[in-house]
Amino acid sequence: MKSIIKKIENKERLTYEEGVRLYDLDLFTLGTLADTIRQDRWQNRSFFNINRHINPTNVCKDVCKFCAFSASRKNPNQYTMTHEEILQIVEDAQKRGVKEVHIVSAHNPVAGLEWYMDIFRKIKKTYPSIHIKALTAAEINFLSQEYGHSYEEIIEMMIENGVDSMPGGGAEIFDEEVRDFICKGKVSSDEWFEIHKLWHQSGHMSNATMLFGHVEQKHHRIDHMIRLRTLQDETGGFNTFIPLVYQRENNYLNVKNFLSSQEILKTMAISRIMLDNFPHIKAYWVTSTVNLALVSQAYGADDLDGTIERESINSAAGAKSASGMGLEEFVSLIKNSGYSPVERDSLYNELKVW
Ligand code: V47
Repeated sequence: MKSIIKKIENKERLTYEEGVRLYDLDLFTLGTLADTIRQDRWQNRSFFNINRHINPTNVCKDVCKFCAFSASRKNPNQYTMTHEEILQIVEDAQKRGVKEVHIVSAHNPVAGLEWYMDIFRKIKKTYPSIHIKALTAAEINFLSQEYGHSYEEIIEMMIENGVDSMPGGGAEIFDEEVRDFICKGKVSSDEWFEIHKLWHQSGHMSNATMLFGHVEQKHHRIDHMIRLRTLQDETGGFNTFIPLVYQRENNYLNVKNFLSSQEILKTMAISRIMLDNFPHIKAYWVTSTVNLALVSQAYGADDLDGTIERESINSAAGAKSASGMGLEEFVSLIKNSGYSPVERDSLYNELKVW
């Protein structure tokens, strides 16, 4: 173990085997190692943005066992927003100072490709300064299959219609066996990577998530990180890594053992250590709880996402995020936890130190 610690202190890259062994370290040591990396890069700054999540439809042709958002036997309330409704949300959000809309939907086979694409054009035309972060690789794969377009063509449409960056959703766990068990039929791991690579090659940035704390084991998480690290070496197109803590309600996974806070913090710290080429690690307060996200700042995380305003995917599965968080509260929580709140734009340009 000493040689692994030495490697981290010397800023040397860890192998898969060494990554798996990190979980045997105690939390304090891991935290100290991850915090040193975080402090080197970002000192006491904690980034956030003023954003609005919009989830325009929950009608989905796929059945992911962990998902409580898509309309199903457990969630019979189907909805699909009209473009007018979505534009009204953006209009109201912009008045409140929102600078990014994060638009993610289910895989709705009746809405039509135009329904997906036109809304981006309408938002960009009416609110050109709003950053549109939209369409996960899972949605792009769905649109490609459903409407017979290549990934390149869908990406071209996204760019033409005003999408600025891609969110990191749909990554779940890349290990094929686990993936088959939790979300068979959805975008494969190879396809997820192909789509992000093409997006990066088009000159745009994206994020990457990892859904953990369900049926996966620790080594699957390390494998997940290493696959991301490999593409990042090639393209440099990822901004941030977001470990999403599995939420347990209203879904079909039937998980009995849940993660301890220790394990969540260890995973946060290990992400910071393993992903040496990722600029940012995001503690997504929606799935970790706000308190643990604040503690995560001392375990490698330098980003806390944002005010969000409304969130339907994780809150459907039990997260306390349905109505986001007020800006004043967000800022004061970061300050009171000993960090300097830095409002950023979606590409991590610093806008204001609060
Ligand atoms: O891909 C679904 C996850 C993701 C559950 O890019 C669940 O900045 C926990 O990707 N428990 C969508 N998670 C959210 C997402 C995201 C969130 C915040 C920021 C960014 C970003 C991206 O939510 C899905 C899936 O992995 N999810 N169900 C659940 N029960």
